[in-house]
Parts: sequence; structure tokens; C-alpha cells
Amino acid sequence: MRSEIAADANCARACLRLRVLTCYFFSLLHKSCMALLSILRYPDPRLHKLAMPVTDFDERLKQLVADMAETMYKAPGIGLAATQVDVHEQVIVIDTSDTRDQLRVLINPLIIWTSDDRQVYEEGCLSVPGIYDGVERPTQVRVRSYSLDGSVHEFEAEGLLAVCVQHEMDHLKGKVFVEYLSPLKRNRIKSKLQKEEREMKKERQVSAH
Ligand code: K1U
Ligand code: ZN
Repeated sequence: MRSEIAADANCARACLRLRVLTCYFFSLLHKSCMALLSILRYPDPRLHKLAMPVTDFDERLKQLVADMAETMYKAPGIGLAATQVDVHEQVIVIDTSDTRDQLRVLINPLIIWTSDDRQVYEEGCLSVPGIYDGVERPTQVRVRSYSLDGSVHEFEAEGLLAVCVQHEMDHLKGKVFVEYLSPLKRNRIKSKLQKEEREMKKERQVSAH
């Protein structure tokens, strides 16, 4: 009787170990399947390319979305458009939640309604690091887009989500938020980022030797 209880306990421990190992294995597999993508920096001309509609809802698209989500969370950002990672297709990932666990995937998004009232929000952009400035946009929008499985869905957004959706949809049209600012501000930002780019290039050359 005692040996049977001991055998059961050993079996339970072995099962638990196996479950832990399996979870660890799959988490490694999951991580190894995702990749951090490099984000284009303003004034890179590729940020002004027009994104094409997605036609194939396949494994390649799922992988792109997984990589974009990982890149957005790591940056960290609250949104990312495929244009910013040099993929010129109509794909957006967004997560404006505080808990960072409510990923939205928008494929071929379309704004089908905007409110008349407008708000100014201090925007930032992962492609324009360190720069924040006010942009005026409609306060609420209604969006129609596709999910990863190819189904259509509609939702209404307001507040930060509405700002983020419009900002990311601009990226798909090749527009960066600094283009809403005055030419003077935009040129200052451009010069600052070009200077930073030259300095980073020099540092990379030095550390390569
Ligand atoms: O580059 C991007 O398109 C992402 C961008 C989205 C955005 C931010 C603010 C207003 C409109 C659109 C960013 O995520 S910039 C980083 C940022 O604002 C942020 C990052 C972490 C937590 C909270 C905000
Ligand atoms: Zn942006």
C-alpha cells in the first residue's frame, strides 16, 4: 500500500516536471519564432511609400503581425504600422491598454465616419524618436478593417485609441505626423534627426574596429 502511494507521488512529480518542461520548450519555440524588426527613422524616404492592400491572409501575414507586435511592445510604443518596418502593406498593430495585453490588429483599415468635433493631442512616433508635438484630429472615428482570419469587423474609437488609429493610418498613406507641423518645426526636427543619424553611424564604425 505504502509503495503504491510512493509510486503515485513519483508519477505526479514526473508529470509536473514534464508539463513544466513542455511549457518552457513551447515558450522558447514561440520566442524563437518571433523577431524584432528595425524601425525606419524620419526623414527616411521609405516612410513616404503608399501601402498596398493585403490580399492573402496566410502564415506570412501572421508572422509579420507577430513580429510587428513584438517590435511595438519592445520599443515601447502603443502602435506600429507596417510602413515603419519597411513593409508596404496595410497592416497595423495597436495596444493602448495600461496592461499591454489588448493587442488590436487592423488589416486594410478604412475610416468610415469621423466626428465633427476635434481635439489636439501631443503625439509621438517611433520613427521620430524623442519628438512630441500637438496634432489636431477628429475626436471620434468609426473604423472598418479585417482581422488576421480574414473576417471584417467595425469599431468606434475615441480618446487615445482614436488618435493612434488615425496616426497609424497616416503611416500607411506615407504621412508622418511632423507633416502637420509648420515647415520651420519640421525642418528643425529633420536636421536634428539627421545629425543624430550621422553620430550613430560614426559610433557604429568606431565600435566595428
Ligand atoms: O510610431 C508610432 O506610430 C507609434 C506611436 C503611436 C502614437 C503615440 C502617441 C500618439 C499617437 C500615436 C508611439 O507609440 S510613440 C510612443 C508612445 O507614445 C508611448 C509609448 C509607451 C507608452 C505610452 C506611449
Ligand atoms: Zn508613428
